[in-house]
Amino acid sequence: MDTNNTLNALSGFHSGAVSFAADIDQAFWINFWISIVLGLSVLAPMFYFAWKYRESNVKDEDISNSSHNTPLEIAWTLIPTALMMVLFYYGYTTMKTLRTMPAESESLVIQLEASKWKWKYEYPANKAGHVHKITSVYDKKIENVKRGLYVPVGQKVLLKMTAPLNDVLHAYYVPAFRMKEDIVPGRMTKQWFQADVAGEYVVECAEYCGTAHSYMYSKIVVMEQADYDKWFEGTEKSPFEDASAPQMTKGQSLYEDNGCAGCHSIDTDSILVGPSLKGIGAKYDTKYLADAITAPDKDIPEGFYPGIMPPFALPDADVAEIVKYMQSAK
Ligand code: HEC
Ligand SMILES: [Cu+2]
Repeated sequence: MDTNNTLNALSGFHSGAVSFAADIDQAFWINFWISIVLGLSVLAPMFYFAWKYRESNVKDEDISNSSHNTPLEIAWTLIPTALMMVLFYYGYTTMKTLRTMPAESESLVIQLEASKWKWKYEYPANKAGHVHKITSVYDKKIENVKRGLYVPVGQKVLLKMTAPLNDVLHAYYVPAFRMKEDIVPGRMTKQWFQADVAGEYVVECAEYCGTAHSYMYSKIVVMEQADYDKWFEGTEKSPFEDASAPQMTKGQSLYEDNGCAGCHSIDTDSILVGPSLKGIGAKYDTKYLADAITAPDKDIPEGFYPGIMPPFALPDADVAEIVKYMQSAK
């Protein structure tokens, strides 16, 4: 599988990776060509007559007014109407395919939460009862986006999408799939797809959502059923986990799942959206760090603003693990 060398914002746009891509492309090209024909049939005569009846070419007394021409009027009413009906037919039937959700019993149902600026995927429990929760944190480079949505080839996938109440609008856009659906705080929107070609596809946010909107990427990795099953029945965060990498601590894993890394660097001093957390354990006590996660607007460090970091409603044990992780980052 081609994993990460040539991803860009339009990766896969030329390929029909999902079942309905061909319908959408067909509807698009029919729209395109009918629009060209209708456009030209108005513009070409307009320019022609403007030229033919220019002032220097025709004397006023030669102009006769005709008040109507029945065959012509019937033609210019019926032909565009028929063409419009063709457009409507392809637009409507394609829309219907896209908006008719498959039954949940025959689909892989994924809960998807979008927030500033990450995508969280939650799977149904596997045989051992483990629930995969995967966070795709934004990155300036698409190819650096570490995690995504892993699905088997040929499987209907139903996305149930929402955003937290204190967040903003986002839109889940997969160019290779010709698929885009808004995500609205506090409401659930749905989208389905069935990917027929294994590979890696870029996901983008298509609704302006603030500072890191243009970097709010994720990816969909379409895998062979056997590879998918092997990962799904285990507990690894992704099927491509580096086996030689040191085991993540609970705190680091939570730090990643909650998208802290999208706004804070922790092993360098660089300022992303929020302050760098490098060496933060030496500056503040445990209580301050815990409060900074659950009530970020309480103390605002110099040069930053309230209302940017969302308050995280996490269990105390998880907050304690994240604090431990921050304290360990020197
Ligand atoms: C959307 C961006 C964003 C995310 C996500 C985010 N933060 Fe923040 N964070 C900020 C900003 C901005 C500030 C500074 C303003 C403030 O304190 O609210 C901040 C402040 C902090 C501070 C205080 C730093 C200081 O010097 O006082 C800590 C600690 C912190 N964040 C930890 C975290 C942790 C842990 C997570 C993940 C659970 C996280 N942040 C997620 C943006 C973010
Ligand atoms: Cu967004």
